[in-house]
Amino acid sequence: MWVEELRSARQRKLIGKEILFFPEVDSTNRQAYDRALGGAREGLVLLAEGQSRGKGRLGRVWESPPGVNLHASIILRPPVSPAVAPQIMLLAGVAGANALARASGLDSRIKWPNDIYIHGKKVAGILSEIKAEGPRIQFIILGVGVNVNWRKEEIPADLQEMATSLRAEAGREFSRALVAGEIFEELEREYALFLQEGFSPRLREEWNRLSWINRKWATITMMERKFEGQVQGLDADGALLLMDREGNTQRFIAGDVSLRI
Ligand code: BT5
Repeated sequence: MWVEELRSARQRKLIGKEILFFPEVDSTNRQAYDRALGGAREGLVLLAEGQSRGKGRLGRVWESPPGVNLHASIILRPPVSPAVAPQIMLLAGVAGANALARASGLDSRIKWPNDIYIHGKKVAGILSEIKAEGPRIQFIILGVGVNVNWRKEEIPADLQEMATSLRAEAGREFSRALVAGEIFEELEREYALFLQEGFSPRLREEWNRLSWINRKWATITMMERKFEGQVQGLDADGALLLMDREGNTQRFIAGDVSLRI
């Protein structure tokens, strides 16, 4: 089974050293959160063949049929302040985009803050949930959903325009063990560097290189307010910069972005 292949590839690593596998679960993020509250160790991964209540951000739904895609949640316990949680989100995007590029050979880009796009469509989403008490993060759950072997014609009508899969773009099937292995490996590498260096110039440049939205005109929605401008990329702290027509620049650490065609 593919999970066994993945387990043996990860046995000497941090992320995925222990993998809990569920044929079906409500949401790997919900399960991971409960286990993290119960003391589960850093690096624990929860994987499910199918989710009945897959979660997106802000109460949205993650739709994905059983058996073809990847649904994974990873528990991290970075010894840092909650203020840097958005930077960990950014490193997860870099790791995810690089991992999907390595696994598929396809040009994989980040759409701020948490989507991975191939050829202009969403192939993966990342949902991070954080528990913090006082000055320290207790844990972060990184939930990763990747459309791996979803057939183009089986993507539901409401997602056809904006969603894709590795298979739909490459015209071949992929090993989920391999795709997950690349994601965990890239994440482990970026995470180790982050713990040493923080949000480094290298990470910022890497994010900007992978960004699908830099220099494009976009609308950013944050707490029901809309801001329009040209995306200037990340600043030294990891905030996204948007310059409006008057040349004023605003910084965003959270929100949603849509592009103006
Ligand atoms: C995300 O939210 O993109 C984060 C998705 C995280 C899913 C993983 S699966 C494993 C783990 N366990 C969970 O329960 N969740 C995580 P957001 O940016 O809010 O995007 C959600 C939106 O993307 C939806 O409102 C749809 O428009 C669209 N969408 C839903 N399912 C999709 C899919 N399979 N592929 C592409 N887009 C999708």
